Amino acid sequence: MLTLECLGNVKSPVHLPDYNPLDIKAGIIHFGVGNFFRAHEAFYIDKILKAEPDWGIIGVGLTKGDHSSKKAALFHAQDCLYSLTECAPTGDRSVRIIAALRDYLLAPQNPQKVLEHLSNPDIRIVSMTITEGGYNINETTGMFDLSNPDVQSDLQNPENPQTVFGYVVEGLRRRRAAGTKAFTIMSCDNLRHNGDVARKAFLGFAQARDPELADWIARNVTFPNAMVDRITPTVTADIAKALNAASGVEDGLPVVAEEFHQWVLEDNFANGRPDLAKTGVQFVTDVTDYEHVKIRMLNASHIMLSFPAILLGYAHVDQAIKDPALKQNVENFLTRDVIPTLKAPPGVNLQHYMQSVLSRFSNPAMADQTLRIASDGCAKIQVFWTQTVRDLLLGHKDCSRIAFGMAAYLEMLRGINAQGQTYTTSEPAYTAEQEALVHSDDYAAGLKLPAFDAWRDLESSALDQKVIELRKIIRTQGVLAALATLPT
Ligand code: CS2
Repeated sequence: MLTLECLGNVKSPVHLPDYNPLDIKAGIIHFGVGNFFRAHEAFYIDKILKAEPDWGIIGVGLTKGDHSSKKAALFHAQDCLYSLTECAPTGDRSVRIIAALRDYLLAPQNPQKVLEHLSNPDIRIVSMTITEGGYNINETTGMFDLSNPDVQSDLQNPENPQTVFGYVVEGLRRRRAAGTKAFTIMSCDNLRHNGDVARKAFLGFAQARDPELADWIARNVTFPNAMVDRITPTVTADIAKALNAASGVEDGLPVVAEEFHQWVLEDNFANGRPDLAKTGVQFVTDVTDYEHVKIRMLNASHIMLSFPAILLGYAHVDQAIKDPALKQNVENFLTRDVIPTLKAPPGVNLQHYMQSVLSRFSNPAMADQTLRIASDGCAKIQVFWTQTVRDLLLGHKDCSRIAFGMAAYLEMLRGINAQGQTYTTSEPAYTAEQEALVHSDDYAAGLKLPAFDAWRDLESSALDQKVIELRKIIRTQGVLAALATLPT
């Protein structure tokens, strides 16, 4: 078992922390301790702790249930240590033990302890990875959704919160009352202007709770925008076993990620920050162009590849990108539909960026899952494709590739592949009635899903028609036949 006491038994070439974890004090609270956070923010923070031991992290999980309790128990048993395996495209791997996480709290088990930490003056940054759909913004109104029952409950019982909004705003209320400086709220989700979205969400909640408090938050909390990037697959029990066998570390919570990592961050911190530039973080005054490139190229083509790949029976991204028809489609999508309306940030060549994305997708060492990419497709389509769809519609451009992506998404949601095998997709945003729409015999019914709401103010009947046509071809003749109808 990986514990502080047994750290000395970990053998080279596994890298150990270059600091004593017992010397670390927490300066950050992070909500949503998923694999991506553990391979990204925690990995960067791990590199500065030797020089700046005040920036350790307390992780907070918000979800209830067995899986969450098991994860919390494992973190505690391992003193919050875990191994990170980094995979180069060449097949080389390197393993390091990350000790940046100094405590893990499952909020429903101890809400008061989370609030105590949030009011502690040592905590100067509150970061989060709560997924693209987790900010509770109604895509149609663009506003924080106050009708959400959990939000309502937090507004009624502010001292016993359930949502990240309830926790953070109550923590800020306590800081204000105690005369403690506020903290920075740092989103690390794949959203365009994730800081602005976080600002809208937290201020939306605070406004409904107490307008004066909302005012104080608006003046004292900053919300830097960030572009975050590192492909981090799901770790199944079998993958965990293989990772541990290769590393020789007995880790109940191993993480695997690609070697590539990038973090572009606006330097807008209310209460100090570690010297992350030393670890490779790029500080810029405006992150817009970087995030557009990342989201509209990498994330957008990830789903453009994975939806049809699942239908074809490809479980892994590297297998899917080896299929010539799927690869060609992603290349055509990027070069014809996306790149023409994208602005390259300084020093970035979009053709090279595309080649690097394709090569990262081809990395066989990680076996990244197509079903992982396709999960929560509703939120991902809205975030990753909307700008491209709008540009195509406004420019009266050919919409057939994006229509193919939408048709593949709807067909993929039906849960059966070309070999007749079934699989389970994860769409937390949909009600049972919405799910039923994709199973209807009417090919048009699925177009009513909220995934497609963000361009309904534009004339899109030709696009809808194309989706219907391509769904029919996919259903009756298969994905490859549908791809063959697209312009070459
Ligand atoms: C993926 C991302 O789930 C997805 O949609 O595209 O998780 C992707 O792997 C990361 O954004 C890479 O930085």
